[in-house]
Amino acid sequence: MSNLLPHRIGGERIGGPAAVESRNPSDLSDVVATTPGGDAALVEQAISAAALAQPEWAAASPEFRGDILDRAGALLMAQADRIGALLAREEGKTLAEGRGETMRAARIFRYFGGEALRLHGRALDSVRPGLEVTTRQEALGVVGLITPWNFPIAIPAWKAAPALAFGNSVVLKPAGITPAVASAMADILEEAGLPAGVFNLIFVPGREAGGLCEDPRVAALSFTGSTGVGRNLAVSAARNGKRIQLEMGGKNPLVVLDDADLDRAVAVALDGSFFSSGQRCTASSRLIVTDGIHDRFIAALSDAMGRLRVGHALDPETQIGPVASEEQRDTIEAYLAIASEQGGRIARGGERLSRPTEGYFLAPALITETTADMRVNREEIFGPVASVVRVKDFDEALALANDGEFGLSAGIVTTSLAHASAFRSRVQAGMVMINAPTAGVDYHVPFGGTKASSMGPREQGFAAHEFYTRTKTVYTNA
Ligand code: UN1
Repeated sequence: MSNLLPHRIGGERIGGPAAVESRNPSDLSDVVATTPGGDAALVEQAISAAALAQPEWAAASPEFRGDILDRAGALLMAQADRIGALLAREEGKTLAEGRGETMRAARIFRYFGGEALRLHGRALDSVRPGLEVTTRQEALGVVGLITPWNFPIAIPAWKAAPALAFGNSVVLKPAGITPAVASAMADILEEAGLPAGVFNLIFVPGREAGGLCEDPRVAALSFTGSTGVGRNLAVSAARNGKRIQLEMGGKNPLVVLDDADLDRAVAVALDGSFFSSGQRCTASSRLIVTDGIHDRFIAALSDAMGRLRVGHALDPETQIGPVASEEQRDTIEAYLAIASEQGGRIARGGERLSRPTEGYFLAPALITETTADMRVNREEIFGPVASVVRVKDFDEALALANDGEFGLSAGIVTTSLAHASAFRSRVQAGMVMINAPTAGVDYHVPFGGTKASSMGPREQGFAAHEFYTRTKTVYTNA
């Protein structure tokens, strides 16, 4: 019998008949965990527990809150091998990626342990004599967090850690296919001494998570996932008067100019496009390459792709794990077919790979001879697939980079300072990467995009308090 993971509400473990299974995408015979079902009443119960616990948590000393987050970080670090392996088993990232992501989550908790003490207001002279004006940053109350499967511990950590640091209580609804990693994070927070009810974890279907948007006791909702779902949540949040933060899709361009160092361009593209099986909203999915380097770049990238070891995520030799689910595999294959129909050439990869265990193994794919209007250059695929557009010069590359509905991350590989700085100021993206992959970000600086990629204040680092606190302005007549 597989491991049934209970919901975690108000410090209690709430079971129920197994409703959903999480399976190892590297070995479909391996059921990682099962979770009970959950309905609107369960969401309501979690919100009640969070609302009950929040005032005392917010009133606690920031040192008390900070110490707990710091301890959670230390515990995660100490258990990074175990939790990293669980992540690799449940989501399909490689062991190194799984451990790396767990360490990142650990450092996020430690960072926000410190930030709990750094929340500050301002003092100003009033325009009226005798009055003093100060501002304070205060907790919002209960926040709802809805997180995706592709970073099953880093994203819950980078939402929950600032929420908790600044005195909010949390109801987390993780993705259905990665419940074991979410449970591991709940265990760590409990072990770190977080008071009951401050962090609640519910395994409910996506449609029930809408309840988080409707309940008047929830002050704010932070979501990472698809654009369609995000936009619907935004409408509901507006109707219900809630603060909302959305991180959604990307169709991130990586521009490679004639003057680029070829080896560097290949290394940057390989990482940005294919690591983590391309399942990052920051992945480099459009390679925009100028004429003079195009053929050499494609040949070298294709060679390097051929050397990537695709296989079981828990095999230490593996560089590219499987894609996360059958649904993902179907979507990716559908897009490869669309690319061919619309005149693209699958220059390499895209085929299913057979391995000793049955899993969702796909050879990383490179689509060449594509044009900007093709669907593979406009819609997020979310897999180990990159399409190449040939352009004549920097200006055309920049125009193409900006052509599309998304604006999350944008990269350029060049040795020209002039082109790098023109790109940095003119590209429409929330994050710009110069001679670095579009994916892979630091946790102490703001994260977020422009256009259809994001809505609301930035996540992470020194920007995180903008979403998770509100300003109170105090006038004092001495
Ligand atoms: C990264 O590139 O390091 O869901 C993080 C995603 C993003 C996170 C990317 N929100 O892929």
